Amino acid sequence: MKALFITMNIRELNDQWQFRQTTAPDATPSCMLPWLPATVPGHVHVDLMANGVIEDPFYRMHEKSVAWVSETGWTYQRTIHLDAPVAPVSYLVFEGLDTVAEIRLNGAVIASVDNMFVPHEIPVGALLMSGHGDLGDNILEVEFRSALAVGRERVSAWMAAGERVPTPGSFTLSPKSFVRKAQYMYGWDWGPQLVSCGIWLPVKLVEVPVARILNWTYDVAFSPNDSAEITVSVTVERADPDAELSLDLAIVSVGNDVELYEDTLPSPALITVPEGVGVVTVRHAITVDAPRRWWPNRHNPSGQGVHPTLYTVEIALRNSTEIESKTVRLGLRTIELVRDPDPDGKGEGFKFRVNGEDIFIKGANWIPSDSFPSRLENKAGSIDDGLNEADNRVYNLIWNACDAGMNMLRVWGGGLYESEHFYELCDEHGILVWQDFPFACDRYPDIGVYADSLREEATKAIRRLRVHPSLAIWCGNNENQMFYWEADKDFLGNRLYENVLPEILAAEDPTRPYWPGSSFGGDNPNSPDYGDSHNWEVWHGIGDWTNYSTDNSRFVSEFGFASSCGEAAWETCLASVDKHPHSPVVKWHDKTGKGYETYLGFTALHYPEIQSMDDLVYYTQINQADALKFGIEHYRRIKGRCWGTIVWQLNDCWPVQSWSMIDSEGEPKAAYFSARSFYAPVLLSLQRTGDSVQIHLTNDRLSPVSGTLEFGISDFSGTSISAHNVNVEVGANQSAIVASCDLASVNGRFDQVFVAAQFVCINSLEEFRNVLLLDEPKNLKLNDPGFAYTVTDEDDAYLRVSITCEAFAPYTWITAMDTTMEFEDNYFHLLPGETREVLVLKSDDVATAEELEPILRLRSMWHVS
Ligand code: BMA
Repeated sequence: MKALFITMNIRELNDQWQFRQTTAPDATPSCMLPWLPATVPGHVHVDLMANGVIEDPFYRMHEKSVAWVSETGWTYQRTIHLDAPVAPVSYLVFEGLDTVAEIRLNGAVIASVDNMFVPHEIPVGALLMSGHGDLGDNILEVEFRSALAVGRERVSAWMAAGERVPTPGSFTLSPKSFVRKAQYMYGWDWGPQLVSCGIWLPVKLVEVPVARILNWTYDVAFSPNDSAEITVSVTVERADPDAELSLDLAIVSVGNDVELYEDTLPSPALITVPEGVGVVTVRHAITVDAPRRWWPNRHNPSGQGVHPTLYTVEIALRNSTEIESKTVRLGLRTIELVRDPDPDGKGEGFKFRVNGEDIFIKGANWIPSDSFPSRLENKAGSIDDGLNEADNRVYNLIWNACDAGMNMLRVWGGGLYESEHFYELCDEHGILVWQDFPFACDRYPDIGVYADSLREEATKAIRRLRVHPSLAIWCGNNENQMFYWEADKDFLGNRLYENVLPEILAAEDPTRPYWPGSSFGGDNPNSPDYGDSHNWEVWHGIGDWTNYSTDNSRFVSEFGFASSCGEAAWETCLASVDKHPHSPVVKWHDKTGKGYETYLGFTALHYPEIQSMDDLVYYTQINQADALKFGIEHYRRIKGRCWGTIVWQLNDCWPVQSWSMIDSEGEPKAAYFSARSFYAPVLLSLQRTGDSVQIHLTNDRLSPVSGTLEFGISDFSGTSISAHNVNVEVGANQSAIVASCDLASVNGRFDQVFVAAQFVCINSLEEFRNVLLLDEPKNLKLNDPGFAYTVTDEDDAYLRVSITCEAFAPYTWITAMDTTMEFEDNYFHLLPGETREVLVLKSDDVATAEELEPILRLRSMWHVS
């Protein structure tokens, strides 16, 4: 959303800040630091790094040595120089402060804040007009207290107050849940503990001489006569109660980021803003003929690759002149969470219906992409404005999600309400958003000031986010009911999810689905029969991913397998002495809490023993890819009972071994490449049942698909043992067994053969393939694949690698020695004699075929180290 302000005066206050230490905890270095230059938006750890006071906490085990920073108080300061008094209605706007802080202007306290998720607007007209430094220099200070220390104090005060406290000995309250701050910063099973503070979002001085637009929203009602009525509501704040105000409202274009459509647009409207003091909401209905609907990624009936349609609207507030104008975008769609009871009364469905069509959700969980979220939020606005590195990170991840065939990201409750940029990108790419309110895996104080703080936080967050067509569902929290509800239905926190949030949503966003927690539904919040569920029995329990086949959940909103980050991410955090899979630093960058040997043991169930860093990356990533492939193929086959899979997790916040599909350097793991097939709109999957292999087609398209299915068994040198060719069809939005492959001809040589299948869709000529191994990869009796390859120059951006092999090369992994390159595809099974073409993005280091050829490296499961 772009905002252009004309008579409103906005002064950015993001430069000229300095900071210093204001308290000295026991563990602090001996001297208090002097004033040092600071970056706003920012976090204190990043400022300390920039000033050479601490080393990068991501590097090696420095997380430990910087622990004192989180226990310390820090003050930020700058001068605001004024040449003239400000308008009487003026605000100091802090879009985000992390977290517990006192704000002083010329020494006087003007606000005390303690919620990271809330933007603060502090009226300063009177102060900057008449008092203190007015014409000249005004000193603005933000003094942060240690969130850890504050949390501990609050737990004690809560216990002393005696209301809603745990019975002695039953559990302890955690300081983190007493501060409204992103919970992952306290450390998670994929993230370091870096409880930073700082002015994490922009600061500005806003003068409102006449009026301003506070917020806007819209409702859409579709008519059977192929039109839609969009009711736009704009809330205006007047500074001057007598000002005659009007709003111009116009749809100015319709299209997506690739194409604008030539539709006839409704005439612009000029609406008088009713007079009255203070805040007033104006509503106006616009009728759009032949409305173009917003569709999730790959569900657009007008074409799989067509990006969702957005309508661009200009809203201008004016009196005799234009005061403020906004260019915003909206999407026309309906969304329902459908929960039909099962006919046998033993369960209830859980599925999303968009524009009247049931959508199988294919997604991943999203965590904040940096331990210091200010490094992500420091952005220009729209991607058209020129990307900085941070923008690139969010953009690339959402592009990756889209490219992998995903249609939903779940913004997980231990993180944030994400940036505008994030939701805009989801709108543009058709990525539905499941938005948790930021509570995770804990008990939370849920009365008094804590409930009030959430009321303010949620109201502001809902008003900001409800305009995004991608936003599909609000969810109360992550895993709090799952942990505590069964034992105590009035567990600490539940009043927030059962009372406070539903009340606010009823007022602010009544039509969007709300779900009290993830997981939730039925008497057991993690029941497979009701609602969504998190399958952690496999990773956190049994450890062998073949056990996903026993899960018949309705909607799996978390499950996953951990793996190593890629080499480029390791390079950012390891010294050369650390480069061994069992070194203390490599182990430090595994927070899964499994026990390192258990984690590697999970991989060893299927793949050879890990002996080098290269093995660590290769085998753990393949294990994760196969785990997700196995699980998702299963869940998609039981489509009709199950209506969604959301993988844990898409991204990382630092270099780590975690469940992510894309590491902190943005490098896709093997699982990402695998997702292109297991999340394809048509899934061809092979399921071994005793002496045969069932071949399934799962069709997520809204029309039937038919075509030719070829399948058969070959040995590793390519000799065919059986081959079949049949015509098959599967109905719209359905899954079915379309053929079966008898394994009798294998004669028990399961370690020497594979099953391959290919479906060619008759209408689109798309190909969908799959390969099934009949023994554990570590047991296969493979031969030297006899790789051969050529590299050619493709165009300005890409090189082309053409690879072939003589013998079966499962999990073919392409890398370049001593540098990281972006390969269009990777970790694929190369069949005997097959040739695969892979594009490679040119880099600064490697830009020609001659440069790539000598350093290209191919590895497969047959491996001589
Ligand atoms: C669930 C998530 C996260 C966690 C993940 C892996 O509990 O909600 O809290 O990181 O599983 O353990």
